[in-house]
Amino acid sequence: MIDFYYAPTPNGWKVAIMLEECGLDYRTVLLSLPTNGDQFAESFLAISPNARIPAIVDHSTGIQPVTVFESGAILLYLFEATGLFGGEPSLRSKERNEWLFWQSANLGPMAGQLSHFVNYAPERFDYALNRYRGEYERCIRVLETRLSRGDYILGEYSIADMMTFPWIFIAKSLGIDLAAFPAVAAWRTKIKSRPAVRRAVDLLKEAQFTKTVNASTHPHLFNQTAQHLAPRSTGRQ
Ligand SMILES: N[C@@H](CCC(=O)N[C@@H](CS)C(=O)NCC(=O)O)C(=O)O
Repeated sequence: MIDFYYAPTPNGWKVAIMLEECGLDYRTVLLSLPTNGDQFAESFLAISPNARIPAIVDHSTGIQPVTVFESGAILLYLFEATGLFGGEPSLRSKERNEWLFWQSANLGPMAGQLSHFVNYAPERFDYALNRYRGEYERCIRVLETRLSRGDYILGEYSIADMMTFPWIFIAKSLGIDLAAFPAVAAWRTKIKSRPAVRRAVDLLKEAQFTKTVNASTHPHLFNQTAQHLAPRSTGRQ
């Protein structure tokens, strides 16, 4: 059994997709990030020291429970545990790593910051909006170039697609029209129609943050500092 620390967000969906695709036995632990600050609870920081979902605890190894944080590390762990969805068998593992790191260091952070300035910022900041929209579009162009060589990032459907899909799935809500990126648009449609992906993006959908997100309704998403990680400083213990 795997405990899956989750909230219905793009980063949470990446791991939900893999768990659903592999048919693994898992128990979802919903964290209330914006209102309770569950991410800062001492018990959760012991699993995920960066105070972010997703994270897992694997109780099925027969030895000590194994904790894993960071979506890319979790997807690699599950691929190594199952042998499933690693990409075309002939590819070198460095390619798998390149695309997982690319998502973690580029597409995810840029889309995440764009989402903050589109959905949460208390006022409109044109400089930040232009900066992150430009970077997000630049990343989509990188993906477009890759996908114009084949149907999936690693030749066949893999953890690299699962890692990347959620931040493209929400492109429209970030103000980006994928019409200019036909290979990405076709790939998005194909992945979205997979039954496991549909189950994953619907997982605890009712707990999604509402549209009106601000520092008083969702205090734990704003103005985070090092203080938030001080032992027992905040969050539900
Ligand atoms: N690089 C991390 C990003 C994780 C992340 O940013 N998770 C968000 C939800 S989408 C979170 O836990 N936010 C809590 C907060 O901002 O306090 C990963 O890929 O796992």
